[in-house]
Amino acid sequence: MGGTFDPIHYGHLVAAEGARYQFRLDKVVFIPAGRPPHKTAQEISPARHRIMMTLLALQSNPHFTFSSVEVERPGPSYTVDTVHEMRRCFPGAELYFITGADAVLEILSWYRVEELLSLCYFVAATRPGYRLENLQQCLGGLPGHLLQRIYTMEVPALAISSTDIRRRVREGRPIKYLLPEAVERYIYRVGLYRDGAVPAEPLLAATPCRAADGREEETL
Ligand code: DND
Repeated sequence: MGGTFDPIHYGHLVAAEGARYQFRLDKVVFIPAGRPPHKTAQEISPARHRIMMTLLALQSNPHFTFSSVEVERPGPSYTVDTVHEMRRCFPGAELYFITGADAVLEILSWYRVEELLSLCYFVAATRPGYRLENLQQCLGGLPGHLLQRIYTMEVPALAISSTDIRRRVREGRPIKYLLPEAVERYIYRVGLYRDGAVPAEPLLAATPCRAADGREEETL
């Protein structure tokens, strides 16, 4: 699953877990975008913070893992390049790119889309406000055999978005229960999304520290 993850939230995690279950995936690799090609005009948080939040969010699911390929690669983070890289990392594996329905409706504008769809399947998760019945109509420009490589999947309607979470933090409104607690703590400790605030450096001790008897000693 690729994303800007600024911040990662339960909408992303529920979609990823739904796809893992429905398509019997061995694992889901979360790949924060280095420079999302569709958000060049938008200010996004430094990759190191988005990486930390993603790592914190993945902790409780043994099937979830992480790759930094996109943040390490210079230039725009085109998904087609990432999928080529994933095919090199997992030779012979069937790859599914998990995405939201809104993103898939824009797929015709993605870089080298036909090549991309020939390399992996797409799983489009429904998201409140986006109707998947339009898919065929919106993507009519795609050859039929490529259109067939896009699956749709219903996930519980979680009206959660990163944009809303950033706005809530700026306005001092709660973000609790919209995203994992460790990510919430990270946002406040580092000072992300507050107007004019310069975020602190990532806190590498962000993961819970366990005492010898297994008690959680300190968390962010
Ligand atoms: P976003 O910025 O939408 O990520 O980027 C999604 C991915 O598409 C990234 O990997 C981009 O690099 C890639 N992309 C976009 C455009 C062009 C190209 C590539 C190209 O190669 O040319 P967000 O962090 O906002 O969200 C991540 C995913 O989660 C998205 O697919 C979004 O639709 C989905 N999502 C939800 N799904 C279900 N319920 C919710 C969701 N909120 C976000 N509540």
